[in-house]
Parts: sequence; C-alpha cells; structure tokens
Amino acid sequence: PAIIRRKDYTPFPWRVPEVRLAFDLGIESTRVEATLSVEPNPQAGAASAIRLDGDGLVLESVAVDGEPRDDWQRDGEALVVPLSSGPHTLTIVTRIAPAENTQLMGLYASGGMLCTQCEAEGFRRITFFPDRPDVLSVYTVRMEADAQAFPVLLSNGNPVEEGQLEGGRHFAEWHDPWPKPSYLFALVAGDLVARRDSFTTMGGREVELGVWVREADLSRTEHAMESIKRSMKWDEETYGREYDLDRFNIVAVGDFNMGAMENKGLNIFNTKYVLADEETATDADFDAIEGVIGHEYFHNWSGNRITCRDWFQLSLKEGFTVLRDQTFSEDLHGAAVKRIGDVRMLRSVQFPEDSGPFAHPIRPDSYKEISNFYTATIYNKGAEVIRMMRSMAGLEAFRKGSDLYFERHDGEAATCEDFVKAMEDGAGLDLTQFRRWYEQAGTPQVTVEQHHEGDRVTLTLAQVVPATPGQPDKLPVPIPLKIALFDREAGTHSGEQLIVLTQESQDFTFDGHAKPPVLSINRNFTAPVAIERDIAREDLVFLAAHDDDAFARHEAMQELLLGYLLGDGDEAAREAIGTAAGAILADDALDHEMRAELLGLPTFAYLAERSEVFDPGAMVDKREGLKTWLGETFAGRFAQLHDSLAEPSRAAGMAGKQARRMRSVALAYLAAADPADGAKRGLAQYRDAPGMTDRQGALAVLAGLDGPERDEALADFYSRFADNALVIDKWFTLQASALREDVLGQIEQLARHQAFTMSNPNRVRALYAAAAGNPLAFHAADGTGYRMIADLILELNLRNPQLAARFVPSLGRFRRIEPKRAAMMRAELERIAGAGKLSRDVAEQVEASLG
Ligand code: BAL
Ligand code: ZN
Repeated sequence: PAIIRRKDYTPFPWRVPEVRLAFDLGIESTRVEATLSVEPNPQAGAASAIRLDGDGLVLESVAVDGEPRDDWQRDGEALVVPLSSGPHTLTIVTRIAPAENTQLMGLYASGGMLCTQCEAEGFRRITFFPDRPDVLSVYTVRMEADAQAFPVLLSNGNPVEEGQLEGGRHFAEWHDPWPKPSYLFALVAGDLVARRDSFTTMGGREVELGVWVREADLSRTEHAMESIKRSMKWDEETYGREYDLDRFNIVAVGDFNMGAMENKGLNIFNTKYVLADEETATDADFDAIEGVIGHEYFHNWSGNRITCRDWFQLSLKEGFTVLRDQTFSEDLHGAAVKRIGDVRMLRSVQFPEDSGPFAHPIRPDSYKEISNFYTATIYNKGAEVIRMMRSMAGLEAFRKGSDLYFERHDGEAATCEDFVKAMEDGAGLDLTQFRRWYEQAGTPQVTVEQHHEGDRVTLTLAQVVPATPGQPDKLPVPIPLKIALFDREAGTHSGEQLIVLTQESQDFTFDGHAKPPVLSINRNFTAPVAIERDIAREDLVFLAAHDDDAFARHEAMQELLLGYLLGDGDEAAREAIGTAAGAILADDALDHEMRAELLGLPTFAYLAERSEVFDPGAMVDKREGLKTWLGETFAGRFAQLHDSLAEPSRAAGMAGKQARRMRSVALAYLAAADPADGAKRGLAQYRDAPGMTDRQGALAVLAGLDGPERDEALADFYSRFADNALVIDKWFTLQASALREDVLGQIEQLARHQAFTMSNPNRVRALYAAAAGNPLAFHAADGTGYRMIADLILELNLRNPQLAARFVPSLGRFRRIEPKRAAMMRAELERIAGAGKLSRDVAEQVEASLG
C-alpha cells in the first residue's frame, strides 16, 4: 500500500459548502443521491477537475449543473469529474449493499437496523466525496424507507420534516446547520425506542435528549441518560462549552468496531457503552459507560466544532478529549483510583506500543491505513502530553489556553500546532522544546540519583528517549515531575513541588534536610515516563505505607512487587512486600477501593514491558506463587474482609462499590492460598450476589479453579443471561482469561460454541482478545496459541480488516519474548505476510511487526 505523508499536505482545490443527501434505504440495496454545491477553494491552486474518493460503490449517474455527464473517469476507486472554474452543482447517484458490508464501515446492517460508521474513511463507502476532514459542509439529509421495518429515521442536527409516502413507506429530513467533515456524518434507520429527557444549557437552550435502543433494552438506559446530562453540565462548568443543537441523540448498536462515535448530534455507540443495570453490568461497566458517553459528548467541541486538518492531527481531538473524559470521571468519583487505573492501562498497552515495532509519535509522520492509528499512543499518550501542559500551567492558566483555542479555531479544521500555540499564548507557557513530545516516539527513561550532604539534598536526574523505528536519534524533552521529600521519622513532607527536567542530565538541590529524606517522585504520574531510581527497599515500604499522594503510594507498592517479580525472587524482597501489604491491610484510614487497588499485582503486559527478555510461563508461576504466599500470609485478614464486607457490598453508592471491589480481591487471594476454600466462598458469593459486580468477581475466581462449584456457576451464568449478548460476552471472556493449564483447549471449544460468531466484533474480542492477553493461552509453549491468533487474523483479514489488524501487535511483540517462543511468533507473522491478498490494515501492521 502507498505511504501517505504529513509533509505532503495540500488543501483540497474545491470547497463543498453544502451537501444534500437523499437515501432510499433498504437492507439489501440502498440508493444514494448526493447533491454537492462546489466552488474553487481560494486557499488552493486552480483545478480543472474534481477528484472524489470512493470505495466499493456502484455508480449510477453523474450530472453537473443539472446536465447528465459521461466524461468522468475512474482512477482506481476514485471518481474524477472535469469541472470548469466557478461554482457548480454536482449530482451523483450511487448504489450500495448494506447487508454485504461486513467491514462495518460506511452504511451497514446490524440486527435488522441500518447505521453508519464514517470515521476515518467510511463516508466514501456511501457516496463519492472528498472524504477528508478539512472539507466542511452543511448537510441536509432525506431518508425514505419502509415504515414498518424502519419506523425511526435519524441523522445529524435537527429534524426538519417527516411524513408518510405511498406503499407503506415514509420519510424524514434532518438538517445540521454546523459545517462538518464527512467523517461526522451519521444515519440510523430501525425499529427503535427512546428514553427521552431534556437538558437546559447555561445559555437557556432546551435540548431534547434521546437514547435509542431496541425495545427489550430500554430498561437499561437510565445510566446512559444520566451520564449525558452530567457530561453536558461538566463541560459547561469546566470548559465553558455549551451544546449547540436542539437535539442530542445516542443510538446503541450491537455490531460496532469501535467503542462509540461522536457524529454531530447523533452519537452512535457500541451497546457495551450504553446498556447497564445492576443485574447485568459491573461497577466498572457503569464507570466505563459514563466515561465513554462523556468522551463522545466532549468531542462536540474538541473534535466537531474544531476538527482536524488531516488525520496526522488525530491526537488533536483524541488526546484532548481523552484528557477531558479522564478528568470528568476524576471530578465525579475521585481522582486517586481513576488515575491509578488510567496509568495501569497506559503502561500495559501504550508503553509496549511505544517500545515495539509500531511505535509512532502522537502526531505521526506517515501512515498507510489510518485505521491502524487509533492507538493508545494517539489517545492515551496524547492525553498525557496535554495533561503535562495542564500541570505546568496550573488549572486557571490551562483554562485560559483552552478558551483561546476554542475561540481562535471554532469552525476550523485545525492542527496540533494550533493547539500548542493557543496554549502558549493563552496559558503563558513557552512550549518551544515541549513540541518534541509531538515529534518523537518512545517512552523517555529517567534515572534518579540522590545525594545528601550537610542539610542539602541533590537529585541528579538524567533522561534518555529511546530509539524507535525510523527515529534513531532523539533529543531531550521537558519532563515535569511533581516531587515531595519525606522526613522518615515524622512521616510527613514540607510540601510538593513541580520540577521540570529539560536537559539530558540535571541537578536539583533542596536545602533544610538534616537527614536524608525519602523521595516521592512523579506524584500523580505528572509525566508519562519510566523512572529508574536508586531507592532502598525500606524506603519503598515507607512510601507504600505513608505517601499522601495516592498514585505515589500505589507506585511504591508496585515497585516492591516489580522488584521481586523481575528480580531473582529473594526472600527479603518478598518479606518487604509482606510488610507493606500488612500495613495496607491494617490502615483503617484507607477506603476499601483504594486498599484493593494497592494490593493489585502488576499486569502481565507491564511485567513483559519491564523485562529485558520475558519468559511468560516462568512469570505466571512466579506471579501466581506470590499471590498464594500473600493469600496464606494474610489468610485471616482476607477471610475477615470477605465475610465482613458481604453486607456492605449490597449497599448502593460509593461505599457499596468500595466494599465490592475489596471483597472480590480478598476472594482471589483466599482462593490462591486455599483453592477448596476459595471455591466454596466463590460459589457462595456467586449465589448471593446482589448484582453483576459480585457475580463476575466470584466467577473470575471460580473460572481459574476446578470442581463442581466452577461448573455450577458457569452453567448458571450462561442460562441466566442467555438472551443478553453483553453478559454472554463476559462468559466467554471470563473463561478465556482463566490462568489454567488447559485454557487453550477450552478456548478452542468456546470458538465452536453455538453462541460464538465471527461476525460480531464484541464476541470476537470477548474470546480472542482475552485469549491473546492470557499468557497461558497465547504463549502456550508449543506455539498453538500463536497459530490460533494468526488463523484468526487471516480469517478476519478481508471480512473486517480493522478488527483483524488489532490482533497483530500481540504477535509483533516477539522481540521481547524468550527466543524459542519468539521464533514461533515471527514464523506466524511470516505466514500471514505470505498468505495472499492482505487488507491494507493487516499488511501495514504485519510489515511493521516484521521490521
Ligand atoms: N473518534 C472515534 C471514536 C472516539 O474516539 O470517540
Ligand atoms: Zn474520541
């Protein structure tokens, strides 16, 4: 596939101020009449033709200014129509087949309804169009369809007109007054019902809200609706951003590649991020739904009102919007646990990406298939980069920067540079060197040395940004680090400070410390870097017990755990973990959610990332061994927690959520220490569960054990929830995630289960993303796990390229795995590479992986 480069950007020669789309909708066949008003773009050079993107379209006719034309040409999938200079009206009729659209890009059928997904380049699968984000148009959309099959017809903006037609058909027309790029177009037609509500904006606009679902799902939409209202209010209060249409609709779709999509006024969601009630969704599901609803809503300003000039700027909208959704959740439910979870995700997914073959800057320089760049780097590292600006500026100045950005670029297709400049001008930051964060890939590695003399402490900090593919030489970046120096005896510090490491190596001195203090660094994870520090084990134990920064406290505990798990496993390292864990279990000032969080072991993905050469089998033994040891050491306390939290777990609100979290963690440790007791307790927790959080927590533990308790709970779970696809997804995931020797055989059996299907992305991910993340399945010593994932990629390759490509990076990590397995992983990548026609998505990932 061709390489597209950022430096080659040129504006489109034509403007398209207005678009009128008329759809004659049908599942098997849909007719699309697109009427485009076009005029020369004064910002671009003159052109004698207009080149419109297309993908898989059947062209029926072309007319210019009302005159049929046949002097057009096809250039590959594109359509080129000769045009004299000056304004014109282009009318193009195409035909598409939604039922055959298995890629789920463009207009497709899902469970009898029709819906769209256009980001990044799906609109070209609906009609011929300059399908690029810098062409902004006002859309009017008319939909005609069978009234019985498609009683509800929705599109962007506000409804204009609707009515009955002959032959049992009807129509609706929608108009979106805000100019937008084609990737934000949306249409939904189906037999749906809505939960309705309203929101009055700060400016007094009355907005009608709708959450549209199948009738059977209506009872599970309350949380989504409340989340919309909370999002609208938060964005007014935090960023001064108000909603700008009379309608805001969300539609839940069962077959969806992404989590959700921020189409203007008509957000389309994966059902997973809409539907919830206590019986079928966990506390974590509730939080994720609120976060994703916030994310898509916040895009209305950071993405829709200000969009991206080109796809290299994707992090402009995604990084900023992730930061907005993260802090929305922090503000609503407390920052500590949210921040720890977000960093865990960053380190488990983005750090490995940044040290692997697909490492790319948050603003990439080139791509072959843009769908491959909806990555943790663009999204989550992008958010961290903006969070650093926020930490350096302070909240008030940061708000001035964001205000200026929204004011300066409203209605534009902007660049990352525009955002940085607005932050410089508005927040008063000098971001000259900081721009390197946009240019360089790789996670900076920071080493910290501490010296003490007299009453002076000197911290010597040094940074290295590692080489990444295509970027052998790196320059130092500014790294803002929040620190505190603890007095060991008093257990306190004299205040937090923000220091910024800008050079390769730099000294920072602090006076007034008669004794060597204990350093707490990168508090609240102010910078997305890896820190190697020279710190005594007892100081980590001290911080794990005393640090008043929740993240740093958690970090100290993680460092103790990593030290043991990545080291040679000496007794003293394990004893230190025991001392810290004992203090955490005894600390009555901690809430149970934070306690559970502090007792969590590092993920396998992060352990692999921190290893020079990762041996998955050995690491499973070691990590599980540590779990058993902790379970045995604190058996009494865990049993007491598991018993005493049974009642509190039934409570609504924060206290109930905290109790549930700790209770399932206690169960996991108890089961590791004594599987028979764990099975008994697990089954009791499963049976008495007041909701899905306890039920899933119990089943996650039971799935890893043997015996009748496991069989009973799994069978009950399946039959109890057989008609709920999202819960059956959990049933697949729980089994595929279990750390058991026979898990691969079980996964193969699950793939043959009647409820398994390759055509639903959620189901595929439920089974195979879990399998790819399970070291005992994916890394099975004989290579069968690798073969299974490679077979999956090949099967999905053309059917759903986006979904297929998501599985490649797991194989691409072979360079960090012990040599025997690495060779088998590489061989599977080579088998894919040689397997004939590959989609652009898979080809790009496989080529990068093989390097
Ligand atoms: N823009 C794609 C989905 C999302 O990030 O919101
Ligand atoms: Zn987004």
